[in-house]
Order: sequence, then structure tokens, then C-alpha cells
Amino acid sequence: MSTRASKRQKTEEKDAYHLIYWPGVPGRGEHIRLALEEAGAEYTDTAHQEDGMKTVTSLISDQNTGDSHNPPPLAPPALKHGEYIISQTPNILMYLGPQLGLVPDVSEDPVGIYHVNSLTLTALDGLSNEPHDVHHPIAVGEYYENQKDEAKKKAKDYRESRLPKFLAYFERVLSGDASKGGEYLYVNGVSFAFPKCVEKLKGSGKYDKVFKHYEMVKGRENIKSYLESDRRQEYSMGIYRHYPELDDE
Ligand SMILES: N[C@@H](CCC(=O)N[C@@H](CS)C(=O)NCC(=O)O)C(=O)O
Repeated sequence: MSTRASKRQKTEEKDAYHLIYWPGVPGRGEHIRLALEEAGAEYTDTAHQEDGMKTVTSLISDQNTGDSHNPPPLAPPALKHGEYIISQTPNILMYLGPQLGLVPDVSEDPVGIYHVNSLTLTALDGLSNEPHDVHHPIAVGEYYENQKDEAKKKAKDYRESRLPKFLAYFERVLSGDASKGGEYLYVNGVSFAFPKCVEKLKGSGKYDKVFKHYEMVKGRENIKSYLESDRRQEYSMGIYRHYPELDDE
């Protein structure tokens, strides 16, 4: 290999993003994928690598103590970038935001990134973490079938109280001047898990701005082509699970 070619390869490797997440479900890895896809960034994804599962398990192995730059992550997703490994979904998004141009420039808006992060954290609370806890309300490591009665109670509260609360919040955000018609809101997983409930809430007309934004995000050029590509995985037994008994009748 010529010196120039090997230099280029090194530069590319240094700049490349590597997403490390469980193959087989979109999961929390999807929040990272959507940011990378929207920005048209080059990245590798363990979801599509033959030894992807091994990469994940060795990263979170209890034998892994990290290295001189990085503490070991507890759980995926993680992002490898150059010599750094960053974990925790919102933390990864905060790292990527300025690099991918997805947050306001700090010289123009010094708190913009923190506002985006507040919205991200709130969306992850109500539209990702809570839906997960609906099917695993007692023990993360136990089967759903062993906590079904509690899951039904939690699902009722989520459908009737929590999900409407978060949708109403984002409707308010989108009605406010600060959102400037904001463009980044995505409620796809919740629609998969609770299709009847989401249809009912949509039909109520109370969250029209939220659902309009959902359609708009799905239609963005890069997001649309990602969703149509084979990089997009199906929902199944990850965070977003569809158990008909946990949805509206
Ligand atoms: N707060 C973390 C949660 C990470 C997490 O729970 N990851 C899941 C997959 S989506 C996992 O593999 N957890 C294993 C565990 O918690 O033992 C984040 O947002 O990244």
C-alpha cells in the first residue's frame, strides 16, 4: 500500500463512527442510528457484522476493565470513535450532536445543546425507558411472562396517563416559540408497541403537532431512505414489544 493510501486509511479509521449495539432489534441503538443517518455520516454497526454479538458481549463483559482512555461501559449502545468509547444513549447523542451539525452552534446559542439534550432526555424517559418498563415492571432479567399481571397494571397507567402526558408536553414544546417549528421528534417505537392506543390518541386531535412532526421526520430524505433500507431492523423482542394484552382493547 502506498504511504498516501495508508495515511488515508488511517485518517478514515480515526474519523469513522462505530456503533456497538445488540444485533437483531433496533433498540436504543436506533436513537444513535437515526442521528448518524440524518446527518449522512459514515458508520459501522455491529447489527450488520458477523461477529457483532461477540463485539457487544466482550465490551460489556465483567472481565472488561476498559483501557487508559475509557472506563468500561455497563450496557450498549456504545460508540467507538478513534480511541474513545462513549456509552449511555443521551451522552452519545450529546457527543455526536455538534460533530454532525445536529445542534445549534455554541457561538450562536450557548445553551442550545442543553435544550436539545433536555428534550432528548425527556423523550428517552417517556418514549423509550417507560415503554420498556411496561413489559418489565418488576425485574429486567426476568421473563415478561413472570411479571404479566404487574405489566398489565403498568401498561394501563402508561396508556392512560404517562403517554398522554409526554405527548401533551411535546405538543406544548412544538407550540412554543423556542422550537421554531422544531424538526426532530420520533415516536415510532411506541406506535409499534401500543398501536391501538397511539391511533386513539392521534384521533383525539390533541397532539396534532406531534403527529405532524412524526410524519415529517419519517419523510426527511436521509431518514426515509434509511427506513426503506436493509439497515433498518424490525421491532421484535427489544425495548418496544407488541403484546396485544398490554394495548388498548
Ligand atoms: N441508560 C442506558 C441504558 C442502557 C441499556 O439498558 N441497554 C440495554 C439494551 S437497550 C442493555 O443491554 N442492558 C443490559 C443491562 O442493563 O443489564 C442508555 O440509555 O444507554
